[in-house]
Amino acid sequence: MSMPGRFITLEGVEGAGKSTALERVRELLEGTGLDVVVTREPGGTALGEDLRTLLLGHKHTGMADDTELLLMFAARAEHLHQVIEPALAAGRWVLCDRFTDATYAYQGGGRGLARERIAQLETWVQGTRCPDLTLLLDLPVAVGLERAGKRSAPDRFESEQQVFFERVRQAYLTIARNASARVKVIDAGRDLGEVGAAIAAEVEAFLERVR
Ligand code: Z5A
Repeated sequence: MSMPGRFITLEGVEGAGKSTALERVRELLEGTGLDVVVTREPGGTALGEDLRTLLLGHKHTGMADDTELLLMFAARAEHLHQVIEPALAAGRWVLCDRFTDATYAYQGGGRGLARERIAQLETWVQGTRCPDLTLLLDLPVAVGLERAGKRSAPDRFESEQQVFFERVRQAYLTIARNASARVKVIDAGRDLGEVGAAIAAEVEAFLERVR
């Protein structure tokens, strides 16, 4: 018996291990025979990836916070129209690396933009569409920055100070407290095996709920 498509997102502060987690979730879903579309934000479409380059690159380092917010939602509008909504309508599962919770965390918590302003754009661009399940990979900012620092050159967000990421983390945890049915917090400070097991438990519980 076929199930309708579902929308799952992954969130977390810098170096939380989203890339690894994303692959784990994909394997779990595909292992049960589901048709999974893996995508990311900002990005996921040709236009969205171009906007990502503008947002993450250092060409426009001093862009206004409002500009950053609007570009995030411009990329999201395109992503919803071109990828997310058609996939869900076709009964496919969408697994997305970051979505609107990241806007509340980075542009809201990090940059300090008003929650109401973000909520207006959310309603405009998404209507009632929101993820069915969100896995929030949480860990102390210093640990995440230490892990992320071992990778490539920092992008425009990664160049921020630790206090910025502390605000981002707290904003994410506030979202999780206010939407506990949807957002499951994974302690990502543990070793990869333990994090993977916690992710598997949440995904399996979700599959049980929706079947
Ligand atoms: N952004 C925004 O501001 N507003 C929005 O609305 C949206 C996004 C949608 C790009 O996101 C930026 O966009 C992001 C927020 C902003 N900026 N930042 N920062 P992104 O998701 O593409 O960028 P990212 O956060 O840098 O994600 P990432 O590069 O994919 O990082 P990650 O997935 O969390 O980390 P990782 O590569 O999986 O792991 C980091 C390292 O740690 C790596 O070497 C792993 O092998 C290692 N690792 C992972 N897990 C473990 C454990 N458990 N133990 C030990 N080591 C580990």
